[in-house]
Amino acid sequence: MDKLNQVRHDWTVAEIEALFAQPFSDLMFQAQSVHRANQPHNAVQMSTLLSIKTGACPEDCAYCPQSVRYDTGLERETLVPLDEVRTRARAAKDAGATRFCMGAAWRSPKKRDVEAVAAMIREVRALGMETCATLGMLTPDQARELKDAGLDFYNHNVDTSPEFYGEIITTRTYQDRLDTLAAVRDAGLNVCCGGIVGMGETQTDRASMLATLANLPEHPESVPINQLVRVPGTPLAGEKEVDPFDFVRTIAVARIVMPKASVRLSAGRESMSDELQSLCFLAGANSIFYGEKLLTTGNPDVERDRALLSRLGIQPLVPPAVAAARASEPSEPHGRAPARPMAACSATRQR
Ligand code: SAM
Ligand code: DTB
Ligand code: SF4
Repeated sequence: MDKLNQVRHDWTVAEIEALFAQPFSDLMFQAQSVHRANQPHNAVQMSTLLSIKTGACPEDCAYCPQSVRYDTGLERETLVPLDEVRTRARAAKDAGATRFCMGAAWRSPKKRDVEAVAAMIREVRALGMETCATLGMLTPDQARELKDAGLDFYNHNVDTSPEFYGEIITTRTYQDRLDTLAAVRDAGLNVCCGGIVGMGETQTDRASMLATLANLPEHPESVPINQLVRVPGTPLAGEKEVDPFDFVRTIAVARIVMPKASVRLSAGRESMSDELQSLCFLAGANSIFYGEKLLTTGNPDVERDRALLSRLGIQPLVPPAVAAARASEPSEPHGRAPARPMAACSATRQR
C-alpha cells in the first residue's frame, strides 16, 4: 500500500517504458489502485478556456493552429476586452466550471501584456473562481507579478520528450521551457505542465516526457495530456491517429508516476467516444476542459459532458475556496439562473 502513495523523482525512462509495456488490464489495475489511494475518485475538476489573444504567434510549434507560419484560416485577434473576460468567466462559472484559464498566442508577454492579464485575473478572482493563465515564456519577475494579481495556476507544457522536441519546435529550447517552469514554481504558483500525444513520437518518447515531468523538483499540480488535434494547414495535419489504447496507457502511466497530481484529459476529447473517455477516467484522469471551445478548436458541448459524467456517476470536484465563494453568494444574483448544474464533491486540497 505504501508504494501506492509514494511520490518519486528518480524515475528512469526504462522503468516507465516497463509500465507502458504491461498487459492493458494490469496497467489499468495499477493506475486505478494509485488513483484511489491518492485522489477523491468519482470526481473530476472542470476548467473553462478562453483565448484572450488569438493567432499571429511568432513561434513555429508544428502542432499549433496559431503560429503565424502556417495558413490555418484563423482570424487573428487583439487582446480581448476586460468586459468580455468577465462575461465569459461568469458564463463558465454558471455552467459549473470552477477554474477559468486564459490563453494567449505569445512567445512571451510584454510588460503591458502582463499588466492587462493581471487585471483579467483580478476580475475572474472576484467571481470566486480559480484562475489559470498560459502566456508563453515568463521571467521570474513576471511570474511574481501574476502571482500578486491572484493567479492560482500557470500552464506551460514541455509538450514532448527532450529527444523529440527539436522535430516539433525550433524557435525555443526545452531548457527555455524548464526555466519558465522554475520561475513559475519559485513565484509560488501551482504548475500545470504536460504534453501532447500523437505527433509521431515513439512510446519511448512518451516515457521520456513523463520521466521529465515526474523528475521535476516538485510534480506539477496539474498534468494536461492532450491528444493532437490535427488542424489543416499545420505541419502535423496529416499525422496518423493515435491508437486509443496507447492514449489511455499514457494517462495511466502519468497517474502512476505522479500520484498526487491532477491528470487532465485535455485536447482531443471532441473526437473521442464516451467509452474512450471513460477508460481515461478509469486510468486516472480527473480533470477536463469544459465548454464548447478549447482555445481555437472544438471541445464537447456542455450537455454532452454533463450527460457523460452523470452516466458515469462522476461529480464535479469543487476546491474548498470555490465552494466557500459559492456558499456566500445570494442564490439568484441579478436574476441569473442559479449555477448548480450537478451535485458537487468538495476537494480537500488544491490541484
Ligand atoms: N503560447 C503559449 C505556449 O505555447 O505556452 C500558450 C498557449 S499554447 C496553445 C498551450 C498548449 O496548447 C501547447 O503547449 C500545446 O501543448 C497545446 N496545444 C496547442 N495546439 C494543440 C493541438 N493542435 N493539439 C493538442 N494540443 C495543442
Ligand atoms: C493544454 O495543455 N491544453 C490546452 C491548454 N493547455 C491551454 C490547449 C489545447 C489547445 C488545442 C488547440 C486549440 O484549441 O487551439
Ligand atoms: Fe505560439 Fe503557443 Fe501556438 Fe507555440 S503553442 S505557436 S507558442 S500559441
